[in-house]
Amino acid sequence: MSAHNFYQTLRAAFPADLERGAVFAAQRTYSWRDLDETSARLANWLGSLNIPQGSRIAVQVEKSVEAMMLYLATLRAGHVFLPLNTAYQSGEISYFIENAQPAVLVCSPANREWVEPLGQQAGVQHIYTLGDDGSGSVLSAAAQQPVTHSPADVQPQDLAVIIYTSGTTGRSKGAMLSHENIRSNAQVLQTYWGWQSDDVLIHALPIFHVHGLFVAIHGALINGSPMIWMDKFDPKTAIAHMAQGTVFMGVPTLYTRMLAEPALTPQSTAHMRLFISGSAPMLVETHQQWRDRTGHTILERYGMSETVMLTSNPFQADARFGGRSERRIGTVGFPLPGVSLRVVGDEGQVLGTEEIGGIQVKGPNVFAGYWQMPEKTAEEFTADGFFKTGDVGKVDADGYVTIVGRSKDLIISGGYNVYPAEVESYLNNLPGVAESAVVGAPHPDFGEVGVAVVVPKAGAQLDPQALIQALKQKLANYKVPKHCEIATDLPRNTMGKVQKNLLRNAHSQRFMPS
Ligand code: MLC
Ligand code: AMP
Repeated sequence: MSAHNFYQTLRAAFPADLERGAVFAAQRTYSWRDLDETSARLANWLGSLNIPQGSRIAVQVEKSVEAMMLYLATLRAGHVFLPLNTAYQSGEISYFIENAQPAVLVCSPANREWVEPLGQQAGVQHIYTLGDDGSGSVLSAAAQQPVTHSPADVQPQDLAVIIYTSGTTGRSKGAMLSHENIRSNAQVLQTYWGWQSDDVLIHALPIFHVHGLFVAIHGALINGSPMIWMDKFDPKTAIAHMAQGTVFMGVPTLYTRMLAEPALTPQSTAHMRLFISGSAPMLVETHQQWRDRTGHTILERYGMSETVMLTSNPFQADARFGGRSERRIGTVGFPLPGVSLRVVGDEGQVLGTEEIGGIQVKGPNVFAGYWQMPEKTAEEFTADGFFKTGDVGKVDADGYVTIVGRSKDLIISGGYNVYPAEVESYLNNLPGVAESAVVGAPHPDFGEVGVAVVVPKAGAQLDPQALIQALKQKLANYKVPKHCEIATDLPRNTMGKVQKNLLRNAHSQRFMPS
């Protein structure tokens, strides 16, 4: 048994009465006992595979409570959870498996046909399936296992999770997060957001990224709070759940979709205590519309895969956290307790109030580095141990942090990160393509989406729709540009660099209502 195993921290918060409902899913209710016993069975099943502690358990499955329990089981067993977006296509999955060398690969039964050969090619020993309807070989393999399990002995710095994030250059990098990284952040947020004994979280996000997996699930479990579970977000259902829920977490797209529902009123949200947004910038007008329609001010916070949560607007005035109560719209609030945040200029000098520069951070939540990429890790940290977030921002006189842009060439679409360089490299490999540029354009639903400008090789005839279809075969759907156009050349400056700002300007109104 280990005091450092994060599962132990979560388990200690379970209510004394284990028969109470822990997760209210559409099909059934899971009690706290179910969570404990099923994750014990799954941890024992992992134990029966005789793989060394710290093995990677790669999981690409549809959202389900069982998938969450597999995550808890991985923590219990002292292995490393590696969640993969269900939108990833075979080329992307191959890369992750080759890179991470998991001992176990779990996919949805529907994808087994194409995922299993990829796993076999990469030498994965154990390949299983898990469906979102309780089907699949994982649960049947675990069914006969004991319902008790002592969490594996781990050290605070031992890895708990690897989250792959794309980069501006090259392939995705696996951000390594330890038990201590995730525990420290979950504990801080529990106090900072004033979690209460009667809170009920409406869980509407996917669970293969930081927001849904850590901020939401850890937030509820570490407080012993039940969750109303949505396998897939739907605005009408989410609003209906607000009669029982108290806390909602979403990316801005979820909020704009709910704003389009007449059912969103002060009455339908009266039972709610807290609405939290993050993963992408929320427009000031979305904040204002939400306040007008519901009377609630959304609390915006900022984080990333490498660091979990970094800053947050206040929940309420609390002397421990500076005493301010204002949720300042357009800002992401204050550095969380324990997080050091500084804004740095081009020469590495630390900037003052209101000065704009690169955001750097340090704290117990900041990851240990990228999986098997020591050089990349070294590049992203300063000599004094600060992580370079790639976000550009400023801090005002009251200490509120505002993100004004990104130094990394990144599009955030519906809360998912899309790196133009990755999309361009796929586009450039398509027949007849000489070169391409992908830029972000404002979008009323997704906040931002990709637009591709493609230059054909001499004599080649390119069809924009065919290019989009070809990309859909190779890339996760959210990375595929929503518009593609053919051009004779790309605008370049005197240094020969593509002037993406000109392309951004040219497409800035493409998706916006006139
Ligand atoms: C879906 N589509 C998207 C998209 N999601 N396009 C661009 N951006 C997205 N985010 C496209 C699909 O490709 C498809 O296109 C069409 O939209 C419909 O697909 P869908 O699957 O039906 O969409 P839907 O289920 O409505 O999904 C939209 C969504 C989802 C907003 C609910 O994207 C989502 O759950 N986003 C949340 C992401 C998230 O959790 N991020 C946290 C990262 S952690 P076509 O052409 O095939 O029809 C992080 C750190 C932090 O950033 O601070 O939190
Ligand atoms: P990811 O790598 O998917 O974890 O995405 C992290 C990135 O999302 C950050 O580096 C920011 O660019 C962005 N992000 C997260 N929260 C916010 C926010 N509230 N406002 C603006 N950008 C955000």
